[in-house]
Amino acid sequence: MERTYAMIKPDAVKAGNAGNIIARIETEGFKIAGMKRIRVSLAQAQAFYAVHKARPFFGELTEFLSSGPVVAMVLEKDNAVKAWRDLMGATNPAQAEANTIRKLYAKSIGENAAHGSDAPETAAEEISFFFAAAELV
Ligand code: DAT
Ligand code: MG
Repeated sequence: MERTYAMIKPDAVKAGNAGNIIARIETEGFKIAGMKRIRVSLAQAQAFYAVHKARPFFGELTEFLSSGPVVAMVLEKDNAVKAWRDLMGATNPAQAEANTIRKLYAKSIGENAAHGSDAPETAAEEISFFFAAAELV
């Protein structure tokens, strides 16, 4: 079983779509190994998205992630990293396939409802950024 880090971003939490997204995660056969509703600080958002710090959208990205509560999750499934990215759909919801999380719930490329790790190595880093081992059951 592979693990990935998933996060319901502030836009989707604020819009009341967290429950729908969590239900979909379960319907699609992921096991939720860890989950918590938290507020990410600006400093945490800057550290989490450090790979993007040279991008022109870094300021708006980190301010958005810290703008309201998120739901942080660790998901387990065979090929969980790819399976969750496939379920989320493309970064830009305008390009996301029908019935993906981002097509259903995202407003724009910046406020795009969900995050998913892009590789098993980054998944391990992102999981330990937000969760202690004892929180994963
Ligand atoms: P993903 O979240 O699909 O892994 P990414 O890692 O390339 O996408 O970018 C991280 C986040 O940054 C993305 O979810 C939304 C934001 N972002 C990416 N490209 C952007 C752009 N061109 N304009 C504004 N925000 C952008
Ligand atoms: Mg990414």
